Amino acid sequence: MMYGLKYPSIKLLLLCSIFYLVGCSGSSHENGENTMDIEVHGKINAQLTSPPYVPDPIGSRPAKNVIVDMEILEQEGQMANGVSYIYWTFGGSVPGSFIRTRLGDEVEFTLKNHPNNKLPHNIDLHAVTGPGGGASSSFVAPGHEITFSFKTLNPGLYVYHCATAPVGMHIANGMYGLILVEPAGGLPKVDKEYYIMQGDFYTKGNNGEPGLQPFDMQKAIDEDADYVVFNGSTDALTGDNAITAEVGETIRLYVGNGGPNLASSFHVIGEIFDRVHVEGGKLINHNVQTTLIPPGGAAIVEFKVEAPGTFVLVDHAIFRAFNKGALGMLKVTGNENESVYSGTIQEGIYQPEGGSIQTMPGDQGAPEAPTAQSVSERIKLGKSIYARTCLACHQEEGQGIPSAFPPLAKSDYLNADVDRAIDIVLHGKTGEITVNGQKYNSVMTAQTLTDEQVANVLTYIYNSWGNSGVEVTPMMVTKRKSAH
Ligand code: HEC
Ligand SMILES: [Cu+2]
Repeated sequence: MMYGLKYPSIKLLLLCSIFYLVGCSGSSHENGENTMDIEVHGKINAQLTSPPYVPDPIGSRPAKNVIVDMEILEQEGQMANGVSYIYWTFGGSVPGSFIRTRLGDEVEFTLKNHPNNKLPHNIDLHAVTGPGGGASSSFVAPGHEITFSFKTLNPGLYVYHCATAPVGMHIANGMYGLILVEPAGGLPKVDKEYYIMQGDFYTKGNNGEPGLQPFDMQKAIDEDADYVVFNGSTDALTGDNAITAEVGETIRLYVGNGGPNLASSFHVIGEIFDRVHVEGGKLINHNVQTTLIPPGGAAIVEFKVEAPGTFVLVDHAIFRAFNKGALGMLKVTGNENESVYSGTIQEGIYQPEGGSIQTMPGDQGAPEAPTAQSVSERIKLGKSIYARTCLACHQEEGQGIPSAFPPLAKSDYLNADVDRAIDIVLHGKTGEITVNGQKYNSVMTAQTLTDEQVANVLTYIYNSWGNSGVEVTPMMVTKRKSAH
């Protein structure tokens, strides 16, 4: 205080120069122009692509009204050989559809939540200047759609992701992607462009354990990933899925990291990045071996391929590459260039020890919905329905997730009224309820199960975790259905 009073002029000078700096390099200014004032000319539908592909370059087109139509799909996919997972996706892929815009575009964004989905979702685009990056205007329930708009004020490569509670879980299930904002005039031309995004996954079973693997909340909290992968699965970029180029071509990789937890030490074995747009921004670094990409961050990586062979993309935190799946391939064809590299290059030289999982014959493919002949059989069948349908929200031991999903273990609410529980599974539930003294006000969507399955899963729940032990029969379920 005293110091400040003694040297008021210095303080003022400092303040002024700070304002000056902000004014000159502030976020919404590009080449002295206020990007907010860029006018749009006409309207186009955005071309959306799934990884590893990107839409066509924007080139010299003026800023436009860009219509983006994005559909959220919750769907089962393959994490690794013999291992499947229920992914939550923007556009049906992990990462979600690539969105390509230019500076000054006015994006009209429609987010559609498919009616078969179980959960509400939204989107936070890091390219958006506004509350929650769009998240606060885009919350959408299954079977609904919502439209909001924004203007792109800063060029760069940005992550988008779902920001619905529990946020970590939505991201961990694959709800992230990239949006590119090209500067006026576009990025310099290259021969090949690809879209790659790293993500870490947390499954009930350890890496390689076959079958449908549910999300594991505790492992996610502990940051103990079972899989660390590019583009959603261990083989999204290997073998026949490798990205390709020819000797002499220039490559641009748009690389993002969805996380949720782990930073990526992105490296291409046998290549040096000629140029890296550090953190996806304007700063360009040259001659980079490994670039660090934090969760919720991105980088643009450019290099020329001078020699043929298979170049392996890895997270150089190397156990992740060889044991958890963070490995991709760039296959370059063309003539040997012995002045660059003389040696024998064999395809598959870097076949990972852990990349292809040794599978045990699993018990998948069992016929759907067999009929229970006894209470113990009903409980057994109900347990597998629970693992598939309810566990993601209500958790392994029915403990729920505080302030998001109520517990089913020792639930006074559940045990008080069997018919009400049947109704909830049949029709879903919204509005405030109190379970074991805690208030919940969220959405459980209706579950598409047969009467037999509803009976089995509820009987399993009632006979687990200290609950009342009643049996729910398919007859009781059928009765409740006709009561409506
Ligand atoms: C997408 C997440 C989600 C899934 C999947 C889900 N639930 Fe729920 N469940 C909820 C939420 C959220 C509530 C609280 C709804 C509210 O606030 O009104 C709830 C409430 C309940 C309740 C009443 C409250 C309590 O704790 O006793 C029961 C019973 C229940 N669910 C059973 C099931 C069963 C059985 C399944 C699987 C067939 C299932 N749920 C699948 C999210 C889910
Ligand atoms: Cu979501």
